[in-house]
Amino acid sequence: MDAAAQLAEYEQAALAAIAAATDADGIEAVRIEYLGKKQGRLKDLQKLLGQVTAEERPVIGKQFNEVKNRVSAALEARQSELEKPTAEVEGIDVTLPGTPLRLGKRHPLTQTIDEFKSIMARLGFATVDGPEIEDEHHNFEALNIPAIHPARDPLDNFYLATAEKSSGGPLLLRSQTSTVQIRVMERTPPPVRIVSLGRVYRPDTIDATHSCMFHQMEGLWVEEGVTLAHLKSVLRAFMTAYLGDDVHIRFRPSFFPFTEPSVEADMSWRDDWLEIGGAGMVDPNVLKAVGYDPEKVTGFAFGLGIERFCMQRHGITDIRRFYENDVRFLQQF
Ligand code: FA5
Repeated sequence: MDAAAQLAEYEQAALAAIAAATDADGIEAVRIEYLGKKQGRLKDLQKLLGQVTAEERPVIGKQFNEVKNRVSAALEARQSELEKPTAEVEGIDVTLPGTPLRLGKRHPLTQTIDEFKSIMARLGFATVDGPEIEDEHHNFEALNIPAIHPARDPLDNFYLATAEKSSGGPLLLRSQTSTVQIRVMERTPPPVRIVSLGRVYRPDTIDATHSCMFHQMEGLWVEEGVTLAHLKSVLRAFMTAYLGDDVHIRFRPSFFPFTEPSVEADMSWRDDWLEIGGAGMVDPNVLKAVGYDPEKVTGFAFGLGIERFCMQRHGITDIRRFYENDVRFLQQF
């Protein structure tokens, strides 16, 4: 048999063996027999190249390479076919439809806080953060709350027994976000237009609408010519953006040591008047204490309870649901 016929016969036998292999071990055995580098059949055929005449050599050499390539390609194709997962892999039927994995969600209060920030940003208010552990200066004195004021009673605040500021004064968990007003005005000359959203702590009796840790959004705008009318417009625009209805705002006289006049703000929503928080014009004493000139600039401030809004919008009747981390509750938002 001449060299060309032997190569053709080899190819036929190799392709038949490749097609007949049914598993990874089988195809590996075929590879060793037909393409093995040390003693495979192809290795034997290679010897033929040395025996052919000089004229035949280029033709047979070319045929040899073509056969080798075809057999190698067929082998690789069969190998990857046999590697494909079968319908049953270690007891798992990969052809069955999957079960969707439940992904986690952001907490409803985090969602509310993010939404508040973005509404207020559209109204021109930058977001700033302040510390949750405060000194008495920022939580009280700078807010016009003197040492004898009942709001400073240790029973109404979470004073930290062990923490002492390096200057020596006692520290407490802030009882209101109004602390951030002071921190911002101390370091920024007017005009300022900011909101600050975060946790506050009060030893209130816990019930459906009160928690000892809750969240507030503080707002502050100080500039020349700011009036109570601006406050009303901003609150109205904010509430309308959040609730999607045309909300109206009304003020009732109130008292906060750091605002004058002070108001409780209510909004009308779905035929009801609801209280939304405390507010007022920043007291000239507070402005003076941070180095602002109350003859030149005026400002308003407000503080709203974030939980109460989220409860209102979603019909949540108990504030405690927010902190229980019951997945059945959290997954509804
Ligand atoms: C204040 O905290 C003032 N700092 C608000 C303020 C800011 C007035 C700037 C003037 C200028 P008040 O104590 O009323 O005010 O609290 C504001 C809101 O926080 C309340 O309207 C209520 O929505 C919410 N809130 C108060 N206590 C609790 C509580 N224990 N649990 C949940 N929400 C509460």
